Amino acid sequence: MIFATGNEDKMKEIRMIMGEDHGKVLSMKEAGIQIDIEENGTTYEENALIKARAVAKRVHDLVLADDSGLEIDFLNGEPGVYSARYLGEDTSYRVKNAKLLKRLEGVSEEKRTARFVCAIGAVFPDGREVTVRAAVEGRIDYEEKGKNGFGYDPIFYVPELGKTTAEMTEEEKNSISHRGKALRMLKEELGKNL
Ligand code: ITT
Repeated sequence: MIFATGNEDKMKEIRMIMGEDHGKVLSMKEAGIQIDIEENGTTYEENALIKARAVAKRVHDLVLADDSGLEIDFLNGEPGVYSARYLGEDTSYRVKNAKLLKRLEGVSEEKRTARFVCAIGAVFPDGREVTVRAAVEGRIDYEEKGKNGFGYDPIFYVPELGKTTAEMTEEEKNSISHRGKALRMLKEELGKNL
């Protein structure tokens, strides 16, 4: 199967989460597919399927894609499906995270609730499609903490573990994350559908 993502950090997590099945998963790069996909959907599921379909047109394998984002309740769900494009696709996460912290300045702990959401879309060679969605609840911390992970991880605090997702080991993050949960759900679905 091919995972339709150009994000190497996601791909690393996906390989770990897929465990023993990971040998069967190729990234787009490994499959020799280089395309720019316009993610013009309005939901995570739509965007995941847009990415998976774009690659599925070119191969005869099962194609998966992940669309994910950070939803901050105080900001009415921003950046949400626009998480990668927030403040511009090429803007560093130092700047994006600093801006979000600034927008939450003075906001109390109980109002800083947020979640990471992940939808995974699967397109089968015969055209069938499946989507799953999962989330991890947390809150936006008061400052960046931790060096692991990527993107918004340094500001996303998970109360159950008492740390940000950037302070977690890969195993810890994958065991609670939106991506870990969604991929485990998808593996079950694939078991039923293959
Ligand atoms: P592909 O579309 O090629 O898969 P992308 O980075 O553009 O890569 P998305 O469109 O799904 O992926 O954007 C998701 C963004 O949400 C991602 O770039 C991060 O900024 C953020 N994000 C998603 N999951 C995250 C995680 O586990 N930790 C930190 N940030 C995350």
